[in-house]
Amino acid sequence: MSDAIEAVLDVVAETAPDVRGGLAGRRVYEAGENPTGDRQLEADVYADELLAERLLDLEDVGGYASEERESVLDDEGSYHVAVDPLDGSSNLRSNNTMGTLFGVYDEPLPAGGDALVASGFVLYGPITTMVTAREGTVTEAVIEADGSRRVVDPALTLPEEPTVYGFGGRVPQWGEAFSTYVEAVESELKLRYGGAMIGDVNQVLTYGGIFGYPGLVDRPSGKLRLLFEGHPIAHIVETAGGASSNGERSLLECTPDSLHERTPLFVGNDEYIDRLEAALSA
Ligand code: FDP
Repeated sequence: MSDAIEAVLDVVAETAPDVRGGLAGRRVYEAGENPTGDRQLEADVYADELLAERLLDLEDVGGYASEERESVLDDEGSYHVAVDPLDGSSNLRSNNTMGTLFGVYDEPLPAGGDALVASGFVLYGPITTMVTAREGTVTEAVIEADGSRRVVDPALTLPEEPTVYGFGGRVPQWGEAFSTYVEAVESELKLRYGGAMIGDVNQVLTYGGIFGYPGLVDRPSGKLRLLFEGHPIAHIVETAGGASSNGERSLLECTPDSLHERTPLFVGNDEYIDRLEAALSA
């Protein structure tokens, strides 16, 4: 087990109480937008700055890329970290779940999913938890007030029996093939959609099912970003025994041409991902 990767996981965990503690006073929008045109909250910028500084302080971290920054911050080191500092931050105004999502790569960014060596997310729910995937194992821990991790599930796996689903984007913007697929899913599973990908995927990890943000009629690549959201969440779900897809193939088989490239994103139980790919290719 590489200490350098463990050090990255430690820094994210140790930073989580600071991010959480800083949310209450940072619910207002900044003047700026992030590189993909989303309005930034003060909390997005705050979380990004904390993580950039602390991760780049680590000896082995040679690059930091973030959804909130145009380009990579380079340093010396063999590992490169891509971070969505506050995924689902539009939930801050309504005081709902959000998270921090990250992937650790052994190649400079942007890189393919096959260069991921670890991934994880922090979920700021009623309690703060952290799910990490590395070396074939997914672990769930509670983050204590001092930033230490108390493992609550050392080998998290996706339940075999799917129960819940959640799909993003406005329904009139879904294509016909996807809409037909969703009709079938709706008759089989229960809707769970909270508007923060990490929260919604964590429902799938807990209860089984499928989460997706499809390509839209006026935006075929959808909303979510391959490097910051697609790769790490696919790595976690696939390591937990599930599957991921961009509609055609695993997100881990995809390499972005640019840092902020978007992708349709689907993760969940194999059966639902297989049926989705069949429906979209028909
Ligand atoms: P947000 O814009 O609040 O950061 O990362 C993008 C994201 O949230 C995801 O977490 C979430 O799944 C999605 O956007 C929600 O988009 P919609 O508002 O279109 O449902």
